[in-house]
Amino acid sequence: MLDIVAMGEPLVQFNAVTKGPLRYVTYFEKHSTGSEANVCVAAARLGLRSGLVTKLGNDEFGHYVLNWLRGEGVDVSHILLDDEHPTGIYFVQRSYPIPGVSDVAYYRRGSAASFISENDIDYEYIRNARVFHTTGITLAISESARLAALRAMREAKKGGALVSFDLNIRRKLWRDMGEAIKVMREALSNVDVVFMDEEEAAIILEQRGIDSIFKEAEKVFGLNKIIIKRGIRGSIAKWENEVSEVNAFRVPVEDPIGAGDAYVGVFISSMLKGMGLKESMLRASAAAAMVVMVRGDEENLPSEHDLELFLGSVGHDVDIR
Ligand code: KDG
Repeated sequence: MLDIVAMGEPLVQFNAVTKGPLRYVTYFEKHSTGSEANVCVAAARLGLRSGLVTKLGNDEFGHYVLNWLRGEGVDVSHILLDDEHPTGIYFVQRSYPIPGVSDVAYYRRGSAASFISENDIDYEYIRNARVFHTTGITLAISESARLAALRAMREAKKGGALVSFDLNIRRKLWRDMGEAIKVMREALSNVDVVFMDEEEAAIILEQRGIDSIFKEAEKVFGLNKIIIKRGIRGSIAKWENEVSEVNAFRVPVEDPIGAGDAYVGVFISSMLKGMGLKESMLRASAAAAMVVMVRGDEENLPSEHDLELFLGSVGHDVDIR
């Protein structure tokens, strides 16, 4: 039995070595990324057993991602290779036009992962996990991936796994927000733990203000495990009857992409290790800070040892920029 099984598209990231508009960037650095893959690596770094369900192109980038995930200790036994379609890639533009903010240019339409379908999935593998995790990205990349992910969520629940879901709205992947709202709301009825930011809550739940978000999520979807990620303002969560808030660690930002996944991966892993809500949030927040200090989503995901060192050396609330 695995601790976390996630489903979603790994992507090769080409991160601009220099800041500014991509048309002027000459050098790019290659990284293995993708929201759900990031969560798997975060868990594996902390010593948990994680596995990814996906499809990669049977191409150079597909083999790069496969080797990377295997090397990180993620179970890759349920990653399929597709001879017909390529591995998805994207480019990251950094600190332009807004300092400290990154933008992405996807080249993923028609990728191998977008061709995953219900028939490709071993639902037994998913039912047997302690946690099943996916995100709104998987629901957005294609109709077949969406159906497969929605079914995976139902099967996971049937098997007794905790279903974790990050709304992760990527505007570039949705035809229109009306469709996103409909699909996300369908997904939420099978979710146990949900991660979102306030903008996503405003779109999907049509609520602003933390209390209203908590109330609406519980009233409409029966959700009582809700984590709201607030970027530099930290995070606030409701876990059954407990509500907790932590600040973010202020660190020098190289590239903020991947912070949310670091948070999710370390939060779930910490809860699975039996830690309390506040401690799990603090550790998640620390991991998110560590990840934004470098380019790439996974390189700085911490081991237990390094997380302890970070927490011990960087005072909470201390701005070290
Ligand atoms: O959360 C980070 C991810 O967004 C990044 O790795 C790329 O998975 C990705 C996506 O679909 O945007």
